Amino acid sequence: MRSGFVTLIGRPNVGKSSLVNAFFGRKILIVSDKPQTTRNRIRCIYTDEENQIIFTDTPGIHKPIHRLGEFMVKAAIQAMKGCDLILFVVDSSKGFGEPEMRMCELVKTSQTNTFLVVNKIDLVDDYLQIAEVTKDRCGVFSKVFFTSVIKNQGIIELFEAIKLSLPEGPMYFPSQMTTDRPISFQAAELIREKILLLTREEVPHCVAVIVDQVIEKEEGILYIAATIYVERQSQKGILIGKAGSMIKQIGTLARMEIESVVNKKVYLDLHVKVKKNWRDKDFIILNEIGMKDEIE
Ligand SMILES: Nc1nc2c(ncn2[C@@H]2O[C@H](COP(=O)(O)OP(=O)(O)OP(=O)(O)O)[C@@H](O)[C@H]2O)c(=O)[nH]1
Ligand SMILES: [Mg+2]
Repeated sequence: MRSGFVTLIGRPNVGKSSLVNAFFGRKILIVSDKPQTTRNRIRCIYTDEENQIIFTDTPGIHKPIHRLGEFMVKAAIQAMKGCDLILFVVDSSKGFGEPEMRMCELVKTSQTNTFLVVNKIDLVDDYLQIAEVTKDRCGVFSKVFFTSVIKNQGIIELFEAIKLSLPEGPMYFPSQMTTDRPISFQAAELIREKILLLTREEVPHCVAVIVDQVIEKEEGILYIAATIYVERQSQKGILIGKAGSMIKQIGTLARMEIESVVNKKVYLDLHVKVKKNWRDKDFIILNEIGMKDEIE
């Protein structure tokens, strides 16, 4: 069988997580229209009779302004180490900028086989231009692909090329495993995704979700208690909403998706707490949201 590790890198919001979901044909990773949705490395394991591909989704490469951001970028860089293939993802509507310059350097240093993936080709007519500029500036790509997740264009071609690029190798993970993250992490991500969907401006970036408890109840119900951390009292007010309407909506949407992941009824118990400047200071929260490796 062919098997190997494929890391996706790109500036925030280019569609890295969306591409992984497209390869799987179902939602594995959370996605949103707000930049910096993905905050840590997440492995997604695809297995069929002939292939096992371990995709590592990463946070977007950007100029950090908080400790959290520093950890995110570090996590992305670490995920490139030792992989078999890098997918260098650009947004055809955004052009070539500082994040891409940084990525070029990283890819060159890594000396790893790299595909250029020009995503969101549905948004512009002249998507060849960004490919030319990126190729000129970086010159390290073994192949170039043009994709649209929204229109399902170029996905199969890219997926087939990924499979062919991988070496003969063992099964690294059991075939039924799709992610290396536990259900507590997946639940926290889904709650955060709903917050990203329903709130705007600074609120999405100031939110951390930590699952405190996952308990199997006798009646076949999974009880999940989670705390949503924000940085200011006003943000807490927004998240709770008028007479609790916002937190209720977040809870309902998240619960329905968690139920489809665990395939059982879920009771979701959400609490909102204020922790001033947690993105810069609070190592307990940073640890809990999976930044521990990066801190050490
Ligand atoms: N028009 C268009 N939108 C897309 C396409 N692919 C993804 N998107 C949208 O782009 C937004 C960002 O997608 P994500 O997959 O969350 O992007 P990401 O690169 O993982 O972002 P971060 O996790 O923040 O680094 C979402 O609103 C997606 O629906 C595409 O091919 N075309
Ligand atoms: Mg993402």
